[in-house]
Amino acid sequence: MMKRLVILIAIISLKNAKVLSFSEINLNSSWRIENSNGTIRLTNISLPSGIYSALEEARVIKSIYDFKNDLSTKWVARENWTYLLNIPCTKQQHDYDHVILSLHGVDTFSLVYLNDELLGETNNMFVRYRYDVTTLLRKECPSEVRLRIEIRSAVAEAAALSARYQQLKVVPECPPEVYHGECHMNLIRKMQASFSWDWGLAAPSMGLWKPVRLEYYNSAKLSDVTFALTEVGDYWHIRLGVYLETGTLSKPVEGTLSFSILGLTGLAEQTITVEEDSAENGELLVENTLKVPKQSVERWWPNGHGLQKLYELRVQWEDEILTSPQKPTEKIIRIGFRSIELVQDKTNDGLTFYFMVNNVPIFMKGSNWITSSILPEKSYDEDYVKYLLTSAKSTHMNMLRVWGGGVYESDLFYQLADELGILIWHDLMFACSMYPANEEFLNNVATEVRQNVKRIQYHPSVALWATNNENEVALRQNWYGTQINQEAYIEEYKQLYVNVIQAEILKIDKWRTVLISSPSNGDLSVAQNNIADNPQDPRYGDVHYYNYEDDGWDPNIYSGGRFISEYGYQSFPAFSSWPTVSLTPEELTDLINHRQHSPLGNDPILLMIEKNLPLPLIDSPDYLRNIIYLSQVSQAMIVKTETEVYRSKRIEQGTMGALYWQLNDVWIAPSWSSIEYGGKYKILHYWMKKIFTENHIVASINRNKWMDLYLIRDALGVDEQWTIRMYLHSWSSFQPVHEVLFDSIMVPENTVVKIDSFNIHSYLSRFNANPADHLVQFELLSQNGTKLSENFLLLDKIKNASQSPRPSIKISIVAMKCSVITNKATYSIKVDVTSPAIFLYMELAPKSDSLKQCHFSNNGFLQFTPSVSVQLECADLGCKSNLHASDINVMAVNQM
Ligand code: BMA
Repeated sequence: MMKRLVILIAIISLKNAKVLSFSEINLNSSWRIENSNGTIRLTNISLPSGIYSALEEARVIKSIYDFKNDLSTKWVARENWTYLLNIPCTKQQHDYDHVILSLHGVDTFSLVYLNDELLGETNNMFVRYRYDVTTLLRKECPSEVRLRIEIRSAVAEAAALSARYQQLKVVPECPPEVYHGECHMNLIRKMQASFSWDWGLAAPSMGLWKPVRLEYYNSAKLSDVTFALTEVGDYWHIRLGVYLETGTLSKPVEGTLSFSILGLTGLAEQTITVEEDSAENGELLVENTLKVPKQSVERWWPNGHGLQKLYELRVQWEDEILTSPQKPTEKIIRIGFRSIELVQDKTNDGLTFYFMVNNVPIFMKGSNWITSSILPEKSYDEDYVKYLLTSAKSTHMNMLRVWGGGVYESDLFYQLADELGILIWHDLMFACSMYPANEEFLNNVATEVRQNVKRIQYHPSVALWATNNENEVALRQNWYGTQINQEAYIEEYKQLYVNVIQAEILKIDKWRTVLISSPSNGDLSVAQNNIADNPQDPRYGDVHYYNYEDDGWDPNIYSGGRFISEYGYQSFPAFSSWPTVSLTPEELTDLINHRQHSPLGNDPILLMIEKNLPLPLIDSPDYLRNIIYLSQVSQAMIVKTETEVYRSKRIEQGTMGALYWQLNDVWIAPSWSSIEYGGKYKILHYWMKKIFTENHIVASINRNKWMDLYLIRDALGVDEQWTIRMYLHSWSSFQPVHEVLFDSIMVPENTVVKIDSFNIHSYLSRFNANPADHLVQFELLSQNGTKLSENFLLLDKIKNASQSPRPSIKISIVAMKCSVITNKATYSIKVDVTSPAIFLYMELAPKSDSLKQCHFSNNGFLQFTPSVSVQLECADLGCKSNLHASDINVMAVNQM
């Protein structure tokens, strides 16, 4: 029984006389959970664990993701839950001087007991807690040793804490009613979105969401290694910060640290001696610099600009204090050689705001990352995180913003971002709210910042830190009624973000930019005492832009900015993602409305559809399916239009970044995401691949009703000559009405070229072509005739088209290829249409709903040829799968 309790990760070899100077065991199985009166007892629980998953697995509750179970399971978060484990007595506890119980993530409020001794209290899910249990274990072993973690309801704790803040309320106290959420999330250090958000359910979990370990060591153990680069002449100077831990108390540390980089033998090797006392909390920082000739290494580049070369840097620690012979312990971090700078230079009308990576200004294309699961224990799921990040890379993204309402992500997340070349704009976990600034809260936050920055900062993908999401603008624009006590709120704001969070980050990482807020005016915000007059000023810093009134399909409504770190529009998840079989259309509508948390309801979605697209008949049996599909078309058009404005305004407005809101989702609900919860791509995600493509052509009708054409080239290289083929098409024929060639256009590297505006209306009148029944399509060709990209321009609203015949559409599966190695099936699909199809969309029918991670090679497209081939690949579709054409539903705007 005892044996099953533990998994040894660093085993002491008994045959070998040498001992490791550090060893640990993972206490990740055989936990038990009990509610407060013992009426619910769960056994055999493995970590990571959270109460909702545990209760669902034990069939005490139904999935919180189904129907309105977010409401029926509300009692779970109001209970207290105790985690129990019998911990092993091992030989190590006598071999080593220290035994430390290390709780990597307790969610959130708990008392920790070993037998009946109170070890301590936890109140921050982002903090690792350590307790020295050496004496206790020696005293209690070999009798039974029980670890008991009594977790209290975070909802109740937050409510109780609110009594302390009567003087100056920490606002907003509660989310809007439509969120069906919980109150006072800003008083506690827990995933802020877990109390509900405008795209997410309230699921204020409790549990042990990260490992629990027993660590054994003598004088010290290696905990974190921080890394920074400076370029000095022909050398990279690597500044390392090695953090050693000596239990939980100050102790003398004596030993040696050795450094080496794999593949660079003889170049960056060094050994240094350490003879120092650790600080009161048992921590010791040792700094060292290594020098590497630049020519001996390759640089790390963001996606689309080069390779992501990573090197393994090894740090070894050997205790001197020990009398017995010992083996060193080590930590390997994968590093990348790259420089990164956020450039804020004076311009005629403001300041620039762009990232320079390896001395190249790079336009940032990407999205916003919310937690991958509302249940923290699932948010580090390796396969799903990998799936999402790969989906970001394959749409040419080079940056994701880890948004401040989620969690500090797993090590794997940052490792993958390093490998995939996705830079991370990193918020600290504070969002859309005021926060307390009393000493206790500030100290708690300081520990959280120190621990997480130390863990994450070495990754080359991390581009900058921003201490909060939208709190500067919220304060300045009085979102939460702070105006009446403005001075006091401003004081607290600065106390938390400037004096504590920024200061703590800079102690560990002085090489990266720390923005106080996103959005902010960058340096101007700093100059204006960290609360700018207008944090949303498009001439400075970053902006968040949402507009739910004007026609989002019209490029002229977008006011632009230097860097748009949030923008987007809602849509509904696919019809097949909803429980269409078990619910009547009325019940389904009710469920969709329940999950629509925006206080504006579905109106913005419906308004944009109404402005631009033919409306489906409300009493048709297919109404829901159609409106869902149209919501995705409309979202894709809005984000396309807006993104293309930002990409094309690089020169005119100095725009250097477009991160749309939001990449992923936490449940099936109306939201701004391009990927649904589970992994299904919305039409937007299919389109992003084309919208973010490296070489692009963008066309739009300007305010004077002329056509503007922009050529975008992100890559470096010699000047190229590109050709544009422009086709005038009617909605009713495969054959173009006319074709225009824009030949031999010089396009330099890494820039945008604007072509003279084109009088589109006089052009149309030459052919007597009514804009409503026509569109323009473009092909962009390189000098040798290769197609670089394609695009289209609508000349009027699609709903105004009078001649857009209804195509008949036929889907055939022509072949299925199967990889025996990966057990993955790829289907070749032929799509035949009798006349042009507008935004042809294929969806796997509800019965194949388990297939969430299936992608068509193209979807939601304009089909202007009688036949096209599309591939369908499913991560979860094995070789034995037997998909038929009838499993694929097909829709088009002119076929409803
Ligand atoms: C911004 C974000 C999120 C929110 C989104 C959509 O405010 O920072 O808080 O979900 O807009 O409303």
